[in-house]
Amino acid sequence: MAHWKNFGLFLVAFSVACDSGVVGPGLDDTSDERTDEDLIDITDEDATSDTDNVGGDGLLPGDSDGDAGGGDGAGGDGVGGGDDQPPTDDDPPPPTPVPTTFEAVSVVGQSALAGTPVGEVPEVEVRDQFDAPMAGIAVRFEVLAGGGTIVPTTNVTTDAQGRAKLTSWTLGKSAVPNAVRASLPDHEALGLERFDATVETSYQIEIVFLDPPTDEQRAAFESAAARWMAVIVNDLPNGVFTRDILPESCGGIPGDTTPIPVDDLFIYARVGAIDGVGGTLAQAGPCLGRSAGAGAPAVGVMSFDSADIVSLEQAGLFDETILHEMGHVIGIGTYWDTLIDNPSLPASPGADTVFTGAFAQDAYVSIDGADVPTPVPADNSAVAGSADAHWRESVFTNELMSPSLDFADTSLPLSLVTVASLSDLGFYDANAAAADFFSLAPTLRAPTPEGPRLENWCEVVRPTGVITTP
Ligand SMILES: [Ca+2]
Ligand SMILES: [Ca+2]
Ligand SMILES: [Ca+2]
Ligand SMILES: [Zn+2]
Repeated sequence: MAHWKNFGLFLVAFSVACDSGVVGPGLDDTSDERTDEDLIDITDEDATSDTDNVGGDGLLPGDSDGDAGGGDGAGGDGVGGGDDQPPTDDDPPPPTPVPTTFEAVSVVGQSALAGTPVGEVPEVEVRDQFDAPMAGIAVRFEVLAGGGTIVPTTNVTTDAQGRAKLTSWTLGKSAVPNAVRASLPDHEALGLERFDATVETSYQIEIVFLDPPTDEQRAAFESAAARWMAVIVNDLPNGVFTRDILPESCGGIPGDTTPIPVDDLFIYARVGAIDGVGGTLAQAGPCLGRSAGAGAPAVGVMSFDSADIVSLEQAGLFDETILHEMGHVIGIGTYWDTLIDNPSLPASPGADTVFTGAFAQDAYVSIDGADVPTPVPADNSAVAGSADAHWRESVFTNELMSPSLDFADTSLPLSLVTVASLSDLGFYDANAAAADFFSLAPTLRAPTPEGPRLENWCEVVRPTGVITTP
């Protein structure tokens, strides 16, 4: 089975799903036909009454007003009280059309893989007090949540059918709720339309804190989990473990035989005393796998030395180091043994240590690390706990899974090589579209910054047992 989610392949699969009618009103629907439960009617009676329509009231499906009464009371006060009489020559000229109805005409809930476009772009329709489509109305679309991107970012003007839609909406790169909203900048009283999208993944990470974290620390762990859940998208066999089989450094408790369920990955996290300032900063890795040998990580640990994290927090790098450490728990550097050639441990510093996985080799070409697939340079420092378990610092510099941390690094991109290396482990489907931009092309490569740096700062933990899987 393929363990590499190809972006193009996914698009094909998704368009098939659209064609099957699962997704809702079709984009090519040129008639006026709509699905009432997907729509919100903002009734024209309220159009002149200040801000009642502004806000979230446009979000609820199944608004019982429906469309049927769209013509009632058209015009409200002062727009021509005589609409019920047949026209005569003495009537005043017909009132100027004004927008009175603004509603979503595309699906308002859907899903896609992180970093990929949704199947049906957000589209809205504007109608006047006579229920006729209004052309030429500016519609503003904005990303409300999830960090995705939309095209265009400028206003879209309604067409002859009164409709305006985005060209594309690409979801963000974390498994968090995504949303776009639409509004009419020139008619704000008509409120907002909201479009939601969830990030598809079957991989769940659960974190249990052994020491109470600060709010910021908890948020950093949760956001790291959401990021990896967007990268790994497949389900793994559920299982059960007990704490008595874990080393104490992994959260073990002798004699504790309470069964604890594992969906995909269970992590014990602690921020506490390890060895004071300097020395060890963090230790992380899997403690239990799924079967002897190459079964996927099931239970892991992430420990941070509270004496050291102050400087990380001050440098704004605490979130990134948590993301890095969680990478070791899911298997980066910790499930590499059969994929590493020329290891530098125990005592060969400077050896040509390389990662030989085929997906990572292809990805290394795509980030301009090589002209043809070539084993990927790995940490050859021979420093215990770090060597043979990261990319090589002199090549990857600021990449997330490089072994040294420069406090001047402004970002630590999660590269396609790192994502692809997960597919090489044999048990993950990794989503290429969730990778950050990262290139080793000379003109695009980050220089090694001057200033404080932590060399080979993290120590990986290796699994010592397995969970019970049914
Ligand atoms: Ca799962
Ligand atoms: Ca320390
Ligand atoms: Ca680095
Ligand atoms: Zn590390």
